Amino acid sequence: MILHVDMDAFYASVEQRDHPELRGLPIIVGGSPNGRGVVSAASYEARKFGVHSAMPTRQALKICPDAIVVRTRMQTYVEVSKQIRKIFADYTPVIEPLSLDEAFLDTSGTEHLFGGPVEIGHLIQDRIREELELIASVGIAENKFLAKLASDLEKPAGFTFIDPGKVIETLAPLKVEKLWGVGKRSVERLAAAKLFRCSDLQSLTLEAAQVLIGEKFGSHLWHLARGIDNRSVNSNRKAKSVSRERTFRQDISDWEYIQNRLLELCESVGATLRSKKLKGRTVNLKLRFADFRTITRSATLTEPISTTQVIWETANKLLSKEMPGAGKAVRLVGIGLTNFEAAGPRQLMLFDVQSVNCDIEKTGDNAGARPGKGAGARHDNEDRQLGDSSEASAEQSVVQATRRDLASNSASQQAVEAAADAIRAKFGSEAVRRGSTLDREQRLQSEG
Ligand code: TTP
Ligand code: MG
Ligand code: MG
Repeated sequence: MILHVDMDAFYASVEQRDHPELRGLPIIVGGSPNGRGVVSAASYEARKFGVHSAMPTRQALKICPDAIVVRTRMQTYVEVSKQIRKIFADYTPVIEPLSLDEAFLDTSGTEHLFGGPVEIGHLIQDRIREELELIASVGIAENKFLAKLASDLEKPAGFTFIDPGKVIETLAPLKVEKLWGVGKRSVERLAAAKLFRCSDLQSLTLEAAQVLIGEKFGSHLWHLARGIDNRSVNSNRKAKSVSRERTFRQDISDWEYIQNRLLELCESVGATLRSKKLKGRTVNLKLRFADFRTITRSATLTEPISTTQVIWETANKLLSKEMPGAGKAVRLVGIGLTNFEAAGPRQLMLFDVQSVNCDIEKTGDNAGARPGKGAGARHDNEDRQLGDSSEASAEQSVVQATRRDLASNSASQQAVEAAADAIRAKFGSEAVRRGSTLDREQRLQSEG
């Protein structure tokens, strides 16, 4: 059997645990209401008012004026996450973390040692409550999709076991948005086909579902509505991307300022990649404009990289292409690397363009994406694909220029970055900053 364990109001609960004066109160963990801050997590007391993750903090305070806004303490959540995973590891080695606060556990090989999957679920829930003073919800079922659905059914402090003989009847009354891959836009599409609940999908043949909503999506949903999901728990799952983004307090049309922020983000992404011994081949730039239009631009290189300089050169070329005429203000800039390969001792400087892709970001629905809620507020998200880089396009010149530039920066650059990483490891990520951003910053300040 598969267990899915997910912490209740994770960041908010950790804050309430560590600050007893916040217990029982509506609290919001996230960004400041004065800027463009968004809610990362809301305590259940705040959720009663309709506050939820990814909502602008300012809006959250309108509907819940008494809420107390608390800053995120990522380091602490990472620590707690490790403690939770340590408890899991006492019951099975097959663990697939999905995010800091949740994981799949395959208990098939160890159930006999502990009296069965339900017993294991209770043991884990009890230990998290007693040892960490936090509440988890547990779902148990025959596959990942059902286990994740189950852990969500009776939150908070839920414990749901889906009997393999009762899958169809358990799913029947549930709304289609409970199915993995169904977002707002798909709900509309399904409603147009008169498909509102899983029972509506269950009553169709596979072929009829495919005719109604498309071959791939139809098949995907038809199987899920019957509880069929053959994915196995993958304990070696690696992050799919490392990315950082920054939302500005005001819309910015000063491109030099944006470039500086982008460089800092590249630095941070590069440092994370190197610390995890990861290398990626695709650099993804994300820009959100004042009118909320969001674009991603990607470039894929033939060799996987992790050097800040290379990420930055590529990102900057992509950015330069977007530098628009006057008046186009930006509210968010982000950079990420995807397309990972194990960082082996490969030859580094053989850059060539494989493909470059320009794509308006598909917001909202993402059929066939991994299960999970929207990650809108996650500024430290290592698990998010920014776009799809499958087709070559007219943007080739961008990366060819990058390649030329890259020829001039070699081993010495990497040595400098390795030294900076060592300083960061010792004194924290803020310890080193680039001279070039500081220079520019000072110039901008003296100018303005
Ligand atoms: P979730 O498990 O989705 O939410 P939650 O634990 O706060 O609440 P629930 O009881 O419904 O499980 O996410 C875990 C943490 O991830 C959450 O506490 C904060 C963070 N997060 C964000 O930063 N931004 C987001 O948009 C979401 C959904 C979560
Ligand atoms: Mg949770
Ligand atoms: Mg979660």
